[in-house]
Amino acid sequence: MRVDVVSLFPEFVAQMASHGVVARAQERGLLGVHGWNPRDYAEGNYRRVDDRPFGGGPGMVMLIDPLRAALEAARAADAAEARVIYLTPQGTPLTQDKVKELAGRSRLLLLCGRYEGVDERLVEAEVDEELSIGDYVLSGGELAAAVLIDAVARLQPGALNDAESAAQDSFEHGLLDCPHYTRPVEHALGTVPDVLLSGNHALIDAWRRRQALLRTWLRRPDLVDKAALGPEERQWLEQ
Ligand code: 6GU
Repeated sequence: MRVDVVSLFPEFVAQMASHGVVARAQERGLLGVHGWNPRDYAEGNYRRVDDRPFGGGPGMVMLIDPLRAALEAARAADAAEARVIYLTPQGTPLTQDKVKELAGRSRLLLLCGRYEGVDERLVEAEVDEELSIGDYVLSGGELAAAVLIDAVARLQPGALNDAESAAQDSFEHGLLDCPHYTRPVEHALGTVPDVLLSGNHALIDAWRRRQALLRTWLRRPDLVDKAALGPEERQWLEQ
């Protein structure tokens, strides 16, 4: 898959994409990340990319034309149809289900805003979807773009090594992940739960599932309501 990012700080996204799983996905030819700076498409000596908001108020709004030219340049770099996603706290919340859907596309075009946002006419004309990564405010969409790229990169077939298998991930079953332990068994901070040393995989799976359920119920009751639980699991939580 190819991801193009329109941002005033394209190096930020490139830097993030040069480490870990995302870098490996790129080296393996599974993913390409390309940045486009609207300032390169801005007019005049000052190469303005923003201006004051009509109606007054604080902050600045990103101009239509430099963004549109950068989107156009990104589109022209590859023939595939790109879904245009604007990263904004006003977007719908990003979930693992959404990540899976986007990971299956051959191309994404991410638009990162700065300042108070971008001119709404650009959003209406060019954007297919608005996404947020949570209920807090970042000073720009770049971190959100980095989050989205990381999440879709690790789902590209061949991006993860066997040991990192995405099938075991948190949210894969609609629940948080269970706790994990490694050597040593005995440590001043505590002992590894016996069941994990039992070699009985049915027991281990059952324990992990219960831990995941309990954690999710304690920390994220909203997820328990949506998860596909068996009737005996619901009963166990309620007792
Ligand atoms: Cl996508 N952008 C910004 N600027 N802030 C955010 C966000 C996105 N998601 C949560 N906060």
